[in-house]
Amino acid sequence: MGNMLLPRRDPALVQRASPRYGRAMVEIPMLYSFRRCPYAIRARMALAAAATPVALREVMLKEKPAELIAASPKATVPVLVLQNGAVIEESLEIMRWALDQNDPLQWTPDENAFCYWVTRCDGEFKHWLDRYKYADRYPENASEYYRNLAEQFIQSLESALLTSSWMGGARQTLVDVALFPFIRQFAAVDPTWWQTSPYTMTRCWLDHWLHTPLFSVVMKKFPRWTPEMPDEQFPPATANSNAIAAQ
Ligand SMILES: N[C@@H](CCC(=O)N[C@@H](CS)C(=O)NCC(=O)O)C(=O)O
Repeated sequence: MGNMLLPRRDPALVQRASPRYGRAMVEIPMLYSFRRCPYAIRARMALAAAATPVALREVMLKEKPAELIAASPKATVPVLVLQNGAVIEESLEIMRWALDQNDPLQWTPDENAFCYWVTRCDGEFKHWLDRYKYADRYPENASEYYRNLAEQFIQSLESALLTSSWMGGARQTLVDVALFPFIRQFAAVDPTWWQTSPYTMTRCWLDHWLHTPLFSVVMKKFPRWTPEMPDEQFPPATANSNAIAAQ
């Protein structure tokens, strides 16, 4: 297969066996990702924390590559294609898979706390967050209406953070990592309002995560992937060990 290697920047990167749809024989797992997607951010945070290298393919949601759709017909991101061809197409599963490989920051969460908070975040909160974010698409109510409903979840975070330092308890865990990319989106809809809102603890908690070295690593910009391009290694090897050490 040596003559089928794509041009590569790193010898650990992907080797494709199929010329068309990339039913790839991969040397490291392959991650389809979109930089700003909160689901993809949480997955990249866990992969970076685990220092598990993947070949990252940055996709545009409006123009998904055929390779992504072939690997995962539901075609949401993130999607992780493992070396044995298995496909993990849910962000929470990718996070768990990453920590199963390696968990140097001890982010493995209490299962009940993880289920409780993630169910609320990905369910009710995401529902109202989307309406608040895209209020012009839901003109039957003003954006404040949607924000008020999304705030019920933020109020719960605020109460939890008044009694424990982190969302999963006394230490940082996957619970924090699963939630903060969504709170980041909520805060970004109206940053002035957010800065003056009564959610002091949640603001501090979010700021903490946004200022971690790992967050800088996961927000690194990659060019949009096309089949002609070499895959990019994520996380970049040097950035990662430094970021974990600084965490
Ligand atoms: N339950 C999925 C949801 C992923 C998801 O909805 N991702 C969005 C991007 S933020 C997506 O790919 N949407 C498909 C589209 O916009 O076509 C997960 O946790 O991975």
